[in-house]
Amino acid sequence: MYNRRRFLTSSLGAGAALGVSGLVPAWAVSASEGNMGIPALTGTNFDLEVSKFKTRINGRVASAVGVNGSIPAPLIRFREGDDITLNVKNTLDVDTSIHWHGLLVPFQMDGVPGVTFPGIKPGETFTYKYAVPQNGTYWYHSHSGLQEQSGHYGPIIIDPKDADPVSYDREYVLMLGDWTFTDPHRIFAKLKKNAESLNFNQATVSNPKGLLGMWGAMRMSPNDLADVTGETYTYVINGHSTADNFDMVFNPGERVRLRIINAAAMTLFNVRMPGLPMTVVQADGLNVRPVETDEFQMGVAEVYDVIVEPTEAKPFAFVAESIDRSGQVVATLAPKPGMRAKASALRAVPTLTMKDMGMDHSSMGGMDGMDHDATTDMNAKPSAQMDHSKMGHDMGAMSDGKMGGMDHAAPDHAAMGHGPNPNGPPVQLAKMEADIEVGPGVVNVAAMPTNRLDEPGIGLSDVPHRTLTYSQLRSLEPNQDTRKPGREVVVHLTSNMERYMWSFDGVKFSEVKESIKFMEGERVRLTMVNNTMMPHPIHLHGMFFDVVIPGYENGTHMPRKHTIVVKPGEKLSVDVTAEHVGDWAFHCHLIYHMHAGMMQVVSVLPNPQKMTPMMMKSMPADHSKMDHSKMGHDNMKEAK
Ligand SMILES: [Cu+2]
Repeated sequence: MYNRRRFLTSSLGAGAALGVSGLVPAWAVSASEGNMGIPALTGTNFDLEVSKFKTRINGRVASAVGVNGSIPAPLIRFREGDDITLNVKNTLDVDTSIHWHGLLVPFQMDGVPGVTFPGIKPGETFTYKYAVPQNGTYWYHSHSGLQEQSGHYGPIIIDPKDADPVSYDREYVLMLGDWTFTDPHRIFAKLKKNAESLNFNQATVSNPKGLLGMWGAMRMSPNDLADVTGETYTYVINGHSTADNFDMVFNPGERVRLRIINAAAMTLFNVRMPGLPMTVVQADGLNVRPVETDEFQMGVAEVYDVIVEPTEAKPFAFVAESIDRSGQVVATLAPKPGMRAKASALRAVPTLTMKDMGMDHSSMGGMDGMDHDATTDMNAKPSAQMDHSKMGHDMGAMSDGKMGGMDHAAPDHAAMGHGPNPNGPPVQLAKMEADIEVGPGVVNVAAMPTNRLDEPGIGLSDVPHRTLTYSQLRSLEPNQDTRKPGREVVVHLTSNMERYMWSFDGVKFSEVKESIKFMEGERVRLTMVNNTMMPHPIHLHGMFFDVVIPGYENGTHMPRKHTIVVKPGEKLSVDVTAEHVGDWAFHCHLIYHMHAGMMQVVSVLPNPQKMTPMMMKSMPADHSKMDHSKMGHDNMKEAK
């Protein structure tokens, strides 16, 4: 049996050992003592094994794909700046990988098959080695196929080298997940199929201009905000459903740090602890000026650390409710083990506004002109410099398995002294903006996208308590790079939901001709326009987004994030310093959106001003030789 009792005992032990903060540095605590309800590994050398295994979720036997036989995978804990070695053995019969989400590692260690390395083959062990200049709460997960949905995710805590500005007496990691007993590939096939079987014409003919027809046409209702709902998912915290009741203990008056990671495949969560204010102290692993709030929405892959200070000796509920309120998971924070907080009832489904649906536009964002026989040839537009015929896009078509032309061992970035180059000549590159028109991959074009950073998450505008907005966040530490961006790159988030097509700039990843180019050392403004009716948590590997908050454009404490939710109909900007040369994945973190094609690669090119012939040799990948077959995304030809 899945042994809750054992976990409980060890988490009590941890409580006793760490009852007074600072007695023992957290990184020095042994695995058993450091247990917070999930298995933990500490040190500098880690052995991880990716396998298929049986576990128990919500009382049912579940077939998982994960690391070291647990969901979540073990907590990996190490210290800022330490040289880390992680040996990852693949015992699956398919390729796997581990991506260290938010960690600033050399790109060869970033773990994205087909972009930064060839993936880890069955039976093979891949050794990751790196040291990172950061601390905080992060996580790791597979970047191969749909493995993440099956449990291949785990938390990372990097303890600060120096004093932690956040003081706390006790800590817990809470990994939110959306478990399914259905094979993820079946879910994806179903999403594709339902989309195609929709009779668009009938819906519009019966109610040509009416909203219901329009929503029907978009496969959405005014209540619909998630592709996959609580009917399919069992929402979990550290692998435990509400029935399993993951419980955490505290002593009244303690400062309890909760490290909350949304490791779901598809679910944005609303997080709250009724009766207990939460003070946000970290966002995506980076310290922020403390903000007290009562509820916040977490996009997939986002991380928030909060401090709570319960003074009453009673159980408190930790509630993670899915954005569409089709389900929730409740954990307990209580003065004694084994207690169960009263779970608040699932709240009523919020009535979404036209703005929430991404349609608060005078022209309906081009929907009037929706024409599904559109003959616009999207392929005629982009600069066609890459030859995808070589990339093996057809499902299952594998090339020789090597990344053509990429030499993964060669570049020594440490020796190349990469870094921002504020003194170098300004990089002159034209503003890049894709022309977006309605076409096969783009059903909707937001005519008047608006900045929504000062709004809470979708559906939270009228809750009777405080809610967190991105615009409230400020970095605790001053920003390292306060230069104004030299240019702007605009990326459109696009879809054709009837065909379950998701893309950037109307081109799904398998058909992308060219990566987005940043120049080493440059400061770029990345502007994202969401032309779809769903929120997308967008993640860029290898660098952080400095969020451009209206009214605080040139602030010195811009909040920095690795993942940001772009709301429906929203246009927002982030400034990025392209510090680390390499190829970096850029994608929506909703796994089926990424799988369907909402992904790109950002290539940070070495600054030619600083290049020697030796360096020229180790330029990042030539994308004309990029091997898409390794990436495991959906390459199916769209049905006509
Ligand atoms: Cu998405």
